[in-house]
Amino acid sequence: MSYEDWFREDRLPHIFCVGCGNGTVINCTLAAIDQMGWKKEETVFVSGIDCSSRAPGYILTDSLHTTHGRALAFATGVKLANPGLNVVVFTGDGDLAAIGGNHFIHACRRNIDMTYIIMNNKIYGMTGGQFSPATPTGAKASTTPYGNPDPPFDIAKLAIGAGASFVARGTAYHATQIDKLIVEAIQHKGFSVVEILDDCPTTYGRRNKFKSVIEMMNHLKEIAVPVKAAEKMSPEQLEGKVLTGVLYKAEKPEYTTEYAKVIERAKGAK
Ligand SMILES: Cc1ncc(C[n+]2csc(CCOP(=O)(O)OP(=O)(O)O)c2C)c(N)n1
Ligand code: SF4
Ligand SMILES: [Mg+2]
Repeated sequence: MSYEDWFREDRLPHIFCVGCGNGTVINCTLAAIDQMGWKKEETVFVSGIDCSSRAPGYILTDSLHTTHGRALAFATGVKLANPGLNVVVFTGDGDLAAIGGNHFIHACRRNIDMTYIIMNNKIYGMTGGQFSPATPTGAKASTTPYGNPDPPFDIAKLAIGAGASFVARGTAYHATQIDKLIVEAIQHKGFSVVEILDDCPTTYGRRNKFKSVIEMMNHLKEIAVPVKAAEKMSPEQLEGKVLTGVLYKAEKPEYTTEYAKVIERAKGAK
């Protein structure tokens, strides 16, 4: 099989704007699951609502395109009903960190075995460029035309703090790296989070003086510093940079396994 066997070619043309990083993320995810040798009938993709969440519609497996911010609730139901399934969830920064913020922290805390792929373009792309909890301070959005006064979440740190057992970060520029990170995330037993710094030239780039998609991509290239390289850098050198690679990895009890034990105990108590 090739990753192209996972792609619904009949759904073309896709909805993404020219230069949107979402295509790269989908491509890398499919390459990763193809490397895993997964079977389509054992794999489910889940998403909420946003540009990023359109991803499962282009993938040839069972999928749930659910409600805004609620993908993890549906995915938790899928995984608990059949722990043997491979579950991958796609989300955007707004879907995850605004309306879906509670689902996110509790999924991290539970450490349920699934992979959560975040397309963080720092804006509500689908609905016309409103600011999100990941929009940098001072950045312009349709709802902050004079600059965003709020500090943004560091989504990867939020995931670590909430208990996720695997957290990685890459960018849509570094396709080879995110391909590897997604493989590692999928192989991890537990809730694995891959934050991908993505570009939205249409609603973020234009407002924030990026003259072209290439400029946005170059920006992602420039700010990314692999964790190993960062160890040798001073705080001054790291100013304005973002760490990439595997940021956190730990063995923790996995939720469906623990839940099965509770069921067994309940049966024994009868
Ligand atoms: C309950 C509910 N509230 C609001 C919306 C409108 N809505 C759809 S997508 C979206 C935000 C999308 O932003 P993000 O998750 O960052 O995804 P992107 O489009 O940037 O990939 C919003 C507010 C909705 N569909 N449902
Ligand atoms: S609006 Fe932004 S996130 Fe949505 S498809 Fe266009 S470039 Fe991509
Ligand atoms: Mg977004």
